Amino acid sequence: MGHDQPHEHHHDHPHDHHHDHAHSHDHGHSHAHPHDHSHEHEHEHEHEHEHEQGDLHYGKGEAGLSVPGMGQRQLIAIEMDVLAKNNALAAHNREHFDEAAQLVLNLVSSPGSGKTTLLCETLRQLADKRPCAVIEGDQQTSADADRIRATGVPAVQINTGKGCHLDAKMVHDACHQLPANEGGILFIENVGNLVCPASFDLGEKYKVAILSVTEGEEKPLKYPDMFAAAQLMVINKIDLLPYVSFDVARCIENAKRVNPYIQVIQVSATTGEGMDAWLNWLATA
Ligand SMILES: Nc1nc2c(ncn2[C@@H]2O[C@H](COP(=O)(O)OP(=O)(O)O)[C@@H](O)[C@H]2O)c(=O)[nH]1
Ligand SMILES: [Mg+2]
Repeated sequence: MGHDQPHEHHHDHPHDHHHDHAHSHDHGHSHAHPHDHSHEHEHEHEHEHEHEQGDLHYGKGEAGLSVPGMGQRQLIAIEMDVLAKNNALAAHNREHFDEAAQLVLNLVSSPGSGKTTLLCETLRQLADKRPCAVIEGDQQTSADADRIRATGVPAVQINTGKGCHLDAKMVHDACHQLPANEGGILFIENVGNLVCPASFDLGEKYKVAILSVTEGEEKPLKYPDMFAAAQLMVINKIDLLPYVSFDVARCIENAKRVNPYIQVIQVSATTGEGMDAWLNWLATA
C-alpha cells in the first residue's frame, strides 16, 4: 500500500469546503436530499483530480457518514440523541465502578485478534492476586463466556444480535448479573470490529485496542477513531512475526499519528511473551 502518502490522512479532515453545500441543502427539514452526494462528488472531481480515478469518500459531510435517503443534519440529530443517552448511562456506570474501586477496561479489536485468548491467560495469571469479572460481547453464542468461565472467573455473555457494539445499558444490565468485584478488574470484551465500538462509552476507565500482527500495520490509519479513543494498543501474536510482513515500528508510528498519547505493549497471548508488561500496566492502570 502507499505508506508514504501522509497528505492523504491530513486531507481527510471533516472541516472542508463540502460543508457549505450540506448547510444550504439541509436546513433541518425532515425530507431527504438525495442530491447531496452528487454535489460532493462533483466537488471531488474538481479539487481532487490528482487522486486515483474512481475513489469515493462518503465521510466528508458534517455527519461524517452517509445513509441513503437521509440528510447530514438528520443523521447528526439521530446520532447526537443516541450518544447523549448512552453517555448519560455510561456516566451512571462509571459512578458505580468508582464506588466499587473497580478498574474497568473495554477491549476493542477486529474479530480474531486474540482478545479472549489474552483475557483467559490474564485471568489465569491474576488468579489469587486480584478479583476479576468479565463481560463478553458477541453477536451470537456464549462461546467466549464459556471459555472465560472455564478459568473460574465469573462471566456474562451479551449477544447483540444484529448490533455491532456494546452500549452502556447492556453493560449496566450485565453488571447486575455479576458478583460484587470490589477493588477488582472488570474486563469488557466488545463485539469484534474496529469501527462501531469506538463511539460508545461504556463507563470504562480505558479502551484497550488489540491489534494482531496478521492484520497489517496500517490499520490504525484506516480505523483512526478506534486508536484515537484507546489509551493502550496491545500488539498481539508477536510469536508470528517471523512469518508475516508486519512492520512493528511502522505500526506504532501509525498509531501515534492518530493518537500521540497512545501507549503500546507487544505480547503473545499464546507463548506468554510480553505478558509481564501487560500485567504491570494493569497493576498501575
Ligand atoms: N499464534 C498466536 N495465535 C493467537 C494468539 N492469540 C490468539 N491467537 C489465536 O487467534 C485466534 C483468535 O483468538 P480469539 O482469542 O478467539 O480472538 P478474539 O476474536 O479477539 O476473541 C485463536 O485461534 C487463537 O488461538 C497469539 O498470541 N499467537
Ligand atoms: Mg473473543
